[in-house]
Amino acid sequence: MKLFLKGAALGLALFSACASATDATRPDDHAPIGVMGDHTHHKGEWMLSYRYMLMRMEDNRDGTKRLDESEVLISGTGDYRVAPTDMDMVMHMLGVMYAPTENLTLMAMIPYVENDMDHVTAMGGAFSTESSNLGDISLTALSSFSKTSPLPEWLWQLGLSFPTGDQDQRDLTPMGNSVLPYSMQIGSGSYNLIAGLGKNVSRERDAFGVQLRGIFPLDKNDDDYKVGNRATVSAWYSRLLNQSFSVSVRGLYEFRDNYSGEDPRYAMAQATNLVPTVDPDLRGGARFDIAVGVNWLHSSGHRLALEYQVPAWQDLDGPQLETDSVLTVGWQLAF
Ligand SMILES: [Cu+2]
Repeated sequence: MKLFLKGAALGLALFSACASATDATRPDDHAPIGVMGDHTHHKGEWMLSYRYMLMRMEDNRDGTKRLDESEVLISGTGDYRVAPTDMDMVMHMLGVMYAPTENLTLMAMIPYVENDMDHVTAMGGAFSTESSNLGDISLTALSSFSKTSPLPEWLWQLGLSFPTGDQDQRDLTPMGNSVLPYSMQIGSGSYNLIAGLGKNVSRERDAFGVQLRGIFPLDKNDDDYKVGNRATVSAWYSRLLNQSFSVSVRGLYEFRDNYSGEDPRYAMAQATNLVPTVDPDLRGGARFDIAVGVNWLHSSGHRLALEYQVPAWQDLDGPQLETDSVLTVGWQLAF
């Protein structure tokens, strides 16, 4: 009888431990909101999400050195007739997740992008351009490796993005109504492979995780260029403040390749050194960012989260606008 009670108590303890590991929701079950594809869902579960992302860029950089406008323009010591001075990129990202089985979660991401860029000219003028449209929609499958695999319970993701965003955005410039440069275009124009691997480990009062994720264009688009590969490695630590709040710190390294091929519509602008943003070899770079974040989980299941990241180091193929900050605010609801 005693043994039976002990066994029952142990069984109950094990069951509740499992239940709390898989079912109990904690604010830090989800990675900081800037991380995509960090979790899966139980069979039959849906999740809706919305993210607002604002990337602010100001000043040009070449390598790790910040450049003055005069070091970009031919009126100074530079090579170009126009220099970008700053750019804001806003992305509204709608997400839908659904788990058809316990071992498979599907995720659709629908971005809407708004860009705004300011420039100065060697003649002393200034002008702004804007672009906005639907971006590249992606579909991703997420699942965990089995406990007996070499990477037990690591979460993998494999997906594809579709060329739903365009690369034909135009606006008024001093040269007339022109096709905007690479950095102002919305979509890649190509199918992109998305691949990632990560893990989030929860402990009693804290959690930590890591994710490696890359986006790889599969082919040139119909304007004869291929956007560069991108890869990000993230590692985070989060601390539970109470049942609804957690705070996090994250370090991330992002690498972006230059573009291959070139858009013939920029041939003249490139040949005359009009502006660095039409050069496919001035798109790449690497950055190390530090981010702080907060996750909030309401008892109704609604989640709100915020993350703010600033580069600690960046090395760009320049002149190219440097990143100053990235803000991500998000809402999520699973049901
Ligand atoms: Cu989800």
